[in-house]
Amino acid sequence: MKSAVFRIILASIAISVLIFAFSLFVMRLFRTWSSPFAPQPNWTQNSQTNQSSGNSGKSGNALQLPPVQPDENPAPGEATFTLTAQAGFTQFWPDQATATLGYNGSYLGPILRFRQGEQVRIQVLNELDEPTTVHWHGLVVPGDQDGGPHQIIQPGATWAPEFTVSQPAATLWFHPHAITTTATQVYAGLAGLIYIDDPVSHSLALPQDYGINDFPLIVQDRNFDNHKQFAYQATMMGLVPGETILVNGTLDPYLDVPQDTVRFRILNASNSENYSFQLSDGSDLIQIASDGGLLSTPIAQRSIDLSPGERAEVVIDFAEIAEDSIQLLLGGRPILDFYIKGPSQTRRPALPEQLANIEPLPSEPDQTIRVFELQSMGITGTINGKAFDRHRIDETVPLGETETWIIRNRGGMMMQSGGHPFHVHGTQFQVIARNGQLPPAEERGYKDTVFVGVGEEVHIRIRFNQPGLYMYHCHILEHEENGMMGQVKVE
Ligand SMILES: [Cu+2]
Repeated sequence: MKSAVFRIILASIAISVLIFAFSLFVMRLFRTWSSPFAPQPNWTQNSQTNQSSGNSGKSGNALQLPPVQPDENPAPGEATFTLTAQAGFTQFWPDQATATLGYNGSYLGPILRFRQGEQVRIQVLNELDEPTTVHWHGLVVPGDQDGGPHQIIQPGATWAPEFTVSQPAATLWFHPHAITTTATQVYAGLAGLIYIDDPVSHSLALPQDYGINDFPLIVQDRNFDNHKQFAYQATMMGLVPGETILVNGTLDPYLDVPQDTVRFRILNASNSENYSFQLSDGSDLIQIASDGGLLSTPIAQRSIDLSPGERAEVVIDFAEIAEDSIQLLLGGRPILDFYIKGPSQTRRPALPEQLANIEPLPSEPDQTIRVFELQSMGITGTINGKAFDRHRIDETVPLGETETWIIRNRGGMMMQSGGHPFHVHGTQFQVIARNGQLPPAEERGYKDTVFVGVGEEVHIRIRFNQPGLYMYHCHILEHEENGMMGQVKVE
């Protein structure tokens, strides 16, 4: 008996050493894991240039803009949309089409535009040959309308969620959330944006003309094989980072912009990579909104960091830029060329100093405190030592009660990870502390996804205003699908 135990211990030690050695080797290949937002000089430039752009002096492709999905319901205060998840082919490269997935198209999806207070119905059709779900990331809806792993849509089936939009203006998104197919379906193209409009955002002097001075930027890293097909490659360390960056599904994009203030709604739609954005001339990005909507004031930042699932709305003042063109950089590498057209006839007014009025969620001395310890081992992970079980309710939270959640990243067992974007469904929370300090200004608005680096401890104040069963998880999709997810029941 003793010798059997001894042999097991010996074997585990041997396996551990092997895994450790292998992980060191892989970490050398993919340094992003040890330095989450660091520049990535090993990324290669897109080789494609001048693909029928017809613009002298410009190289690359005009940035594609997702269409805004038409509302099929003429009744005021109501909106009806149809979304079809489908397979198709997308021409990223001039010579070969890539097999992809999309909503109402071959890649990505349209923008679903809701008004605050509106009653929304969506017909979701699954024309894929495998199950899917559609999760409304950041939307405050009852648990059974949320599109998590319990709202499976079988191939050929339809799902018809209904909800009333109760939250303020924000840029949210939607994507699949079924167990075992999320990461590959998102990688193949299933993702789209949700815009919520409200009277506050409408009345503020912010750029808000879609496609003129208000642009979405859905940023994704992808690998292509020799036949220009997506090469989704997950190792025991995680997903291999993509060498090619797509913006709104456009390879090597450029965009003509007015010589004025322009708004960009940036989504890190990567499966697993952290992104750090800057401008090539060192100008500031002025952040006006985070995941859950407008911040209380605009914040000028030299760089903006987004982990998977996070959004930031930023304004760039192209009238203040001396050059004719500048570039948006990701980790120091150009990913989007801006060509500044000007001078503009009517200069937009300066940005308002006050944006949203953000009331702190109440803090009571007897508030319930819950602790979530994140631990990963390569591609797998746990929360509070437990891997996801769809039949287990991990937490039960009273409806409408404010709580404090403490999220700790305990690092990786043997292998270090690059940190975890912690996402909670069905609500928007407030970050109240990061490592014992007040969070940075850009984290003081509403959030639904918060990055927790190795060894970090983040405190959030959270309240659920809708009942039901919700997921909380790491938004590295490979972690989410391999254990790092739990379930909270709100009642
Ligand atoms: Cu993770």
